Formats: sequence, C-alpha cells, structure tokens
Amino acid sequence: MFFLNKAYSGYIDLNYAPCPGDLVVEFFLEKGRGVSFSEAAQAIASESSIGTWTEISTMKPEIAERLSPKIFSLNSSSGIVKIAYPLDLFEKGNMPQLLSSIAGNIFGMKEVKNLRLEDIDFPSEYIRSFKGPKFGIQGIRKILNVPHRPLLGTIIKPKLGLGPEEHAGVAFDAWLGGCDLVKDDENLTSMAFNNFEKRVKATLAMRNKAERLSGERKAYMANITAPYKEMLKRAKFLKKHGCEYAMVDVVSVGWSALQELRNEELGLILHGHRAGHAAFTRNPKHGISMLVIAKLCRLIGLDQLHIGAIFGKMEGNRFEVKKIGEEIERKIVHKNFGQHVLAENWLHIKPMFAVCSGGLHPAKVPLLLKALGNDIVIQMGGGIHGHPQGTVKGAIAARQAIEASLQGISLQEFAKMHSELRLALEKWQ
Ligand code: CAP
Ligand code: MG
Repeated sequence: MFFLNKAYSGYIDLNYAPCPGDLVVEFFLEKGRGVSFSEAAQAIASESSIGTWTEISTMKPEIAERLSPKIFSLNSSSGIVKIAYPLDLFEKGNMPQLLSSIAGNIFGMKEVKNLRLEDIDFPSEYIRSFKGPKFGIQGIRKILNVPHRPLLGTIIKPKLGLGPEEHAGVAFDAWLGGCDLVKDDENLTSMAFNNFEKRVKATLAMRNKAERLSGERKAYMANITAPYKEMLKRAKFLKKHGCEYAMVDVVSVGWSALQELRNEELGLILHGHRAGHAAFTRNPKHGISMLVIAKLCRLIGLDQLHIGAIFGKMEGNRFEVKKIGEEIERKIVHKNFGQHVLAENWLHIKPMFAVCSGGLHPAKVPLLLKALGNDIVIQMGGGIHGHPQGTVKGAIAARQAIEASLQGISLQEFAKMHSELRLALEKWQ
C-alpha cells in the first residue's frame, strides 16, 4: 500500500479567488490507490510547482508563501481540479518550461491513476511574452485574395511515392480545378525519390502557371518537418523561391523548434499539421487535451492548425472540434464549465485558421460549414484525387460543394447542373 507523505499538503484554499496574475489550470483527476482525492490533487499542485515527495530543509516559509499554487476548486465526483499558479513559477516566453511544470512529472505520479490537462487560462503578462500568428486569418485571406469563403486545400496523394515532377503535376491539376492550397503529406519531407528542393522548385513553377491560367492566387504548403537546423534551411529556401507557406508537424518537431521557427520572422505563413497528437489527446481521462495543444500553437504563432474534421476519418467529437475552432479564432473566450473551457483574453494574439482535414469529400462540406462557419480551411486528399474523373474534376467538385453551401442550395440540387459534383456524390454519399 502506498501512503502519501505530508509534504504534499497545505495547497487547498477553496475561498481563494484567482487574481489576474495567476495562471489557472483545469485538470481531470482520477486518484490512485491509498490516497484521498484531495491528497492526490495536492500532490499534483506540489510536484508541478515547488514541492517534492518529502519535507526538505531547504524549503523556506517565504518560498512557500510566495510560490505555492492554490487549489481553489475540487470536485471528487466530477474529477475536476482547478489550480491557480503564481506567474513567477513560469519563465515568460518559454513554452517547454511551462510544459515541464504543469504537464510534466505529474502524469507519472503514484497518487494519480489518470490525469488530463483540460485547459489553461494564461494571465495577460504571460500572453504578452509570445508573438502569436504573424498573419492569422485576415492576413492569409489578404494574401490569397479570398475575403469570405472557406479556403479549399488538398494533400498530394499518394502520401509517398511520387517524384518531384509528378508531385508538381498533381498539384497543378488540383490548383487548376479550384484548390487554393496544396499541401505535402506529413511523412513527405526530402526522400530518396522526392528531393525537397527539386519538389519545391517544380511545384512552385506549376503554382505560377496555375495562377496565370486561373486568375486566382494559389499557394503551396511545403513540409519542412526535420531536425531544427535543416528545417530552418528549408524554410529559408522556401522564402527565397517565393513560397508563401511552410508546413510543420507540431508534435513531431516540438515546442522549442516551433518557437524558434516563429521567432526567425521569415515572413512565411506557418501551417501546423498535428500528427501524433492523439497519443496524448485521445484518452478522455489521461493526457493533454487538443484544446491545450491548439492554444499553445496559437500563442507561439502558427497561422493555421489541423483541429479535426468532425465528419471525417479521424476520431473526434463535434463539440470538441467546435470548441477548439472557437478558441483559436476569438479574441475573448468565455468560460464554459460543461465543456472544460476556461476564460481567455487573447489580447494582441491574432486568430488562427482552423484546418479541417482527414477523410473529407464534397458531400461533407455543408455539414462542416454549418458546424464551423466560413473561416476554415477544408482539406481533401482522397476526397479530391479519388474522384472518378481524377484530380482536376475532384477539385472542381469540391469547389462546387462550397459554392452550393454558400448559396444555400442543397448539393443534390446543385449537382443536377454540375456533373463533377454529381459524380463525387455518387461515389461517396
Ligand atoms: C488527410 C491527411 C491528414 C489528416 C490528419 C491524411 O488526407 O493528409 O494527415 O487530415 O488528421 O493523410 O490523412 P485525406 P487531422 O483527405 O485523404 O484523409 O487533420 O485530424 O490531424
Ligand atoms: Mg496526411
């Protein structure tokens, strides 16, 4: 049997009202064996801040007084614990340090059976120490010259296997059909069969051609995910060759690399893919919520982020996706107990574009727009290249689905006059 040491005590103050300088965290907690719920909660508060498993001679009352976090809300039936941390516990502008504290040792403690970091309310002073997106929704809309409608993107498929010229050819078809954006897949970087620099040059040449032919702005989101120095080299290569975007896999490269990339001020729009997030976001009882991951990305300064597609191939419930979409777009976020959302004032931090992707096809578009509004990027990989008549027609069908939804016409009705959409509906609906 495991017994809690009394070093993990004195952190509860249910009369405490968090002050504007506190960093407030909501956890879901399932206690481990041999401890009470409040003991487990205090173990978390302590280990994530100033404490350790035993009383120590080096702890001064002054330190405890100044830096102890306060558990101000504790509910053993719902499992929700809210903790207010004094800001001095954190180094401003240092995201890895924040995670080593409130998303660190505590996940492995014996006092804890399950623990999930649900949300963080950042104090203004902390928010001011980050840049946020350089472009955000409005900046991207301006560059692409698309003021209102949802953006349409595709992921070149197959994920891996095409050479640079073939890749560029598929990109051209997608742009010509009506895609605004073309993206590399998450596992396509610089391969033996598809070198990064060759691919970028070939694809940008096709982008220019597609822009001339379509009269629309087109952009390429090239994947620079790699060890940091190489990633930076590739980002600079993109800038030099007139690419507007860089795509990066946020979980794989890590917070430190993301911060550095943003701080380079390269003037590239940053698209965040999130492969691997589900390793810690998927379990409803343990890990870190996608809401938190999205907030960290917004704070650091990604301009776009995958948030889930609701109706697609990946797991993710409707309310969850909607709340993340609102969190990354709004300036003021109101608290919502039922949804585990804390209040937030984003101050100078611009809104980020929500990217819906994974298993989407034209028939899903009306539902998606209804649920999330027009400020989204809709990405279809299989849903465009899998069209019975190929990529160009697939992209045309996707744009038709967006057009129909914006005009409030049902897809079935619109499809009567638009054969590309009709074929897509026949295949997937
Ligand atoms: C979509 C995608 C993305 C997923 C990831 C893929 O392709 O390129 O990686 O969107 O999921 O390879 O699956 P399809 P999420 O359109 O062919 O499904 O966006 O939820 O992070
Ligand atoms: Mg992919």
